[in-house]
Formats: sequence, structure tokens, C-alpha cells
Amino acid sequence: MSNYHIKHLEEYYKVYRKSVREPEIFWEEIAEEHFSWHKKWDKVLEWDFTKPEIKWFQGAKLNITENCIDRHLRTKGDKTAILFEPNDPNEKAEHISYKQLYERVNQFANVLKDQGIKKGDRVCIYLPMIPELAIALLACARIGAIHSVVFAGFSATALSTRINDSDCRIVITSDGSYRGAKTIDLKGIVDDALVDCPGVKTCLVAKRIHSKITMKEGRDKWLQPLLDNASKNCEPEIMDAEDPLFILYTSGSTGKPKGMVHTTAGYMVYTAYTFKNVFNYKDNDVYWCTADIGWITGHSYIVYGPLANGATTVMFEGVPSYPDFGRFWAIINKHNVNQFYTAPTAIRALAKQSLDLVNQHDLSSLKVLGSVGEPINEEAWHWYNDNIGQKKSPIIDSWWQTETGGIMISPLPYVTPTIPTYATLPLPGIQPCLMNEDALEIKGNQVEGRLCIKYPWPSIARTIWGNHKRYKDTYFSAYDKMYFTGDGALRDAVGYYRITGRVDDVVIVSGHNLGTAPIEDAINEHPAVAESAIVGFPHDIKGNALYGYVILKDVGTDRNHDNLRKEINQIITEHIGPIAKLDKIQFTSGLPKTRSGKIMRRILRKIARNDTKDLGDTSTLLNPEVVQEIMDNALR
Ligand code: 7RM
Repeated sequence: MSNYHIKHLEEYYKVYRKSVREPEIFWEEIAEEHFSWHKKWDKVLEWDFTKPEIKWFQGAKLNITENCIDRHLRTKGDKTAILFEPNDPNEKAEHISYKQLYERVNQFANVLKDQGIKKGDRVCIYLPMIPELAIALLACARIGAIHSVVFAGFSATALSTRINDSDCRIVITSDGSYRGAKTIDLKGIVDDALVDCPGVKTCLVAKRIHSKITMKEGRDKWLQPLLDNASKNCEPEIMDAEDPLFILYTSGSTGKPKGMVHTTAGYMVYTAYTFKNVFNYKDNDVYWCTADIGWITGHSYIVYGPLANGATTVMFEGVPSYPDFGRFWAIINKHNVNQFYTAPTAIRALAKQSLDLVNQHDLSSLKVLGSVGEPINEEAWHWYNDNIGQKKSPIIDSWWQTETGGIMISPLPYVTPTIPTYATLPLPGIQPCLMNEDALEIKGNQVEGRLCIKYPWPSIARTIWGNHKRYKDTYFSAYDKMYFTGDGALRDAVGYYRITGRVDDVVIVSGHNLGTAPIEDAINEHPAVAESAIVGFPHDIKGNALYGYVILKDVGTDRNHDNLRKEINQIITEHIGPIAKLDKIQFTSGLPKTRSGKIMRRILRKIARNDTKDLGDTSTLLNPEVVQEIMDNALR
């Protein structure tokens, strides 16, 4: 018997040791006992981090939707699979049973087939958090098409870049979306994006807000009538273990977004196993992750991980502040949520509100509280623990990445003793290590370094779509035969990990990873901007916010600075999305540069965070005089 569900700390250590000593046997046992396969694998793992090449369960044949849906039908056909809570609290929640999910996924899969979509084709999904979103992912997986979900907060430019990068044939969207009291014209954004996407022949449109939109003849089709006419049966495409399941874009510190490719069997096994253990999910529990399915957290822990376990997973369309800041707590109360998984930025925003908004609601159903996306600060941890968990629900500070596919370092509830701000221990199968500046491993405890992973795990991304070299350069070149995470971490006296944050030019704003370079590229397109540099600085609610230093062209210097700031943020909104707007924009005559022309961001970061006592070594600067000017005019 495999140790699918770990129940106490000693067992964790025992299982962990086994997973390191005999990783293939460890994963093979889990894969054999908990999933259905058309054919078992010939080899559990083949890997080479120098190429890099990673293959799990090679030779196996399966379809992930059979594992997420079909195999639950006999015992759980009437159980709620997806519990949809609409934006408007007065609109009825929708309980979609496993049986209904089966039918709706198959209908959607048949619609995609009718539109000519085949195994291996890329399908772009640009939808709000409505059931069609989860169903669209599963419909793609049913027929072996590769989904590429683009978060519906991204702009038209960001959308078209992603569509073109992976050469999507079709886009699935809706007429619009609800966001609190507002509506958003999603279809209009898609129309703008598709001007630049000659490869897209079809756009399927779900009706959500019933707004007046224009439908382009020959390209745009209403989804619902097609679904209504489609058969509720669709034979699953039998996939190879290593066939791509999806592409999900994540921003890097430089260049265009990276289309991380996740494959089928390993991703399924790992997300299912970690869901069960990290959330201690029991058969009749109601589980809720507040992320958007546009991010990896939604893929792995709203859709695939929960459904692979036959769970009830809540999908919430709205925002935490509508109709008031008590909405999350009202939903927990209404649906008797047992496991709640959210982000520190949301916790901090909610902690600023009156406690009455919490105390009006009965939160006694809660058993596990999760946190993900960025380091959770001690104050937020305690607020969450005291007021939401009433000190009875363990806080699961789970560290992982789009690239890792699933949770990597995390306490297990009722197993691992927690400490605020610590993600604690690696999950079974995960072998983290810390590296120093000289690329040597730092052994022992009470040490700090750059976080790497030494050994493959089943859900690691296999490549960057269309650019394997970039995959190698980004993740496998900094340290020999290691996956480099881009994060710094420390390991304490008992071996617990605390993630200290990014060590590259990615800033996490409200839980969204933002590479600074693409934002700089966007604002440099403003006709008055000569050059710019963006850094992060700490922010009460967002965790980090963005601070831009901008050099204007001569022609721009007489312009009204406040108007320029608005225009710069407008350009960012158009190129990337409103999440990437700058909180502060300082106009300057120069940027501190080394002789080789590199901007010394370290100095700009210190100025932005008002920590200028020791700027460190500035002797290699070409223009040291500009540092004083920037400090004198810094925005506080
Ligand atoms: C799941 C997700 C990945 C980056 C990662 C970290 C940061 C995520 C935590 C965290 C501290 C955590 N994927 N991060 N979780 N930092 N503690 N529990 O967020 O690709 O969008 O972001 O997020 O820097 O590298 S992601």
C-alpha cells in the first residue's frame, strides 16, 4: 500500500525518506493505486537536467478527464463536483454534479471537435470565473487539445501576444464579465486582440452579461446553441503520459512571457496527491480556492487536483469586496466551506476592514486555511489564524510556482507544526537545497541561500513552448544539474524553509508575478519617454508595488508631469493590464549605470524603499552624481 494520505509527523518523515531513497517506487505505487490507466508505463522516470529532459510514466496511456470525472460516476455521480457561486449574492449558486459535469464536458468537447479542433491543437481560453471556464479546460483535455488559459484581466495586447506565441486556432470567451458592481467588455478586448491574430479562425462566445456585442461574421459563434445541439457522449482521446496538457504563460524577468508546458500523467498524479495531503481533503468536504483559473493555482487546485480526488470544489465569480468586504466569510458560511485557500494580498486587504464583517458569519465549518502566492507576513498570518481560523485551523503556507505545477514546500494540516511565515517542509518527492553565490550547495541548518530543487518531481514543467533553450537558460543554467526557482530562502534549526522572496527582476504585486522588463518596454513606447527602470517596494496590502524611474526626452520635459504619469500608466494598462500600473513615477535626468551600461537596480530599489543609509559599493558607477539627484527627488 502506498502512503497516499499522510496522517502524522512520524509518518511524514518515513514517507519523505522513502520518496528520496526510492523515488520511482514511491511515485509508481501512488500512480498504480489511485488512477485509471489504459496502459501502465514502461518506465517511471527518465531524466537529465543538463539537456534538460524529464519524462514521467513513459509509455503510459490515459485521459485525465476520465480520472477527474468518469471514474467517479459510479460512486459519486450525484455529488457536487463544481459549486458555482456567482458575483451577485442574490443569484442562485449552481451545484454541478459529477454526472452533469460529465455531460457538459462531453458536449463542449464535441463542439470543439465540430469546429475542427484535434489532438495537439492549441485552444486559447479567455473567460471569467464561470462554469464554462472549468468545463472548457476539461473539454480540451477530453479531446487531447492543449489549453492555454489567459487570465481575463490581461489586456488585448497581452492576449494577442499569448495567442500568437502558441499559435492558437480558436479563442473561447464571453460577451463580458461581472466584477463586483462593474461589468467588463471581454468580447471587445478579444476583438481588439484578434486584429493581430491571423491564425484564429473561430471565436466561441459564452453569454454571461447579456450585453450588446458585435459578432464577426464567419468567425464568432454563440456557444450555447452549439452546446445544446451536441451529444453528451464523447469518447476520450487516449493520451501518452508525456503529451502536453496545457500551456500557461508566466512573466519572466526579461523578454516576452514564457509559455510553460505541462504534460499529462505526472501533472495529474502530483496535483491529485498534493491536493489530498495539503488540504487533508475528506470525502464530504467542501473545498474553496479563491484564485482565478487563469493562474496555475486555479488550474491545479480548483480544477485538476480536486476533481481527481472526487472533491467538491467551489468556483467564485466575484471579488472579496462585493457587495461588502465580508463576502468571503459569507460564502464560507453559506456553503459550509471546510478548506479555504487564498492569497496574502487578500488577507491583508480584508484585515484592514472591521471585524464585524467577519463576526457576522459562522466560520465554524473551517478546518484548513491555506495561503499561496507570496510570503505571508507575520501580522497577516496572525490575523488569519486568530479571526478566520479562531486558532483551530492550521495555516498552510504553501510555496510553489507556475513552473512546478503543484505545491512543493508546505505544512500538512494536523501533521506539521506550523510557525508563522514558514512554508516548513518539502512534500514527499521534493528535494530542495540552498545554493550560495559561488554555486555551491549550503549544507546544514540555519542557513540562507538561493532555492533550488535537486531531483525531478512529476509535475515539473517540461519546456517553454517553442523555446527549449530559454527553458534551459532560465531554470537549469544558474546551477549545475539543478532546477533554480528564482527565490531566496532560509532553512532554520529544524530544517523548516522560509521563502524570503524573488532574487531576480520579478516583482510580486498582489500575488501577480510581474517582470519589470516588459513593463519598461511598454512605457518606453511613450513618445516622451527616453528610458526607464522599474523596481518593487513594500506595500501594505499588495505586498509589493511598482516604482518607476523615468527619463524624459528633451521634447517631453515641459509637459505636465501628472498628465504624463497618467499616460504612462495608460500605456501599461494597454500593453499588460491594470495590475502592472506603477504606484509611483519619478522623473529623473539619469539612471545609475555601471560602465558596462547596466542599470544598478540595487540602488534604485533601496531608494524606492527609503533605505538609503548604506547604498553599498557605487564605485563602478559611471555617473555617481545622479544618485544624489534621485534621492533628493524621491517620492514618499
Ligand atoms: C503558486 C504561484 C511563483 C512565485 C514563487 C514565489 C512566490 C508563491 C509562496 C511564494 C513565499 C509562498 N505561482 N510564492 N507561494 N513566496 N511563500 N507560500 O504563486 O508562478 O504565480 O508565482 O510566487 O516567489 O517563485 S506563480
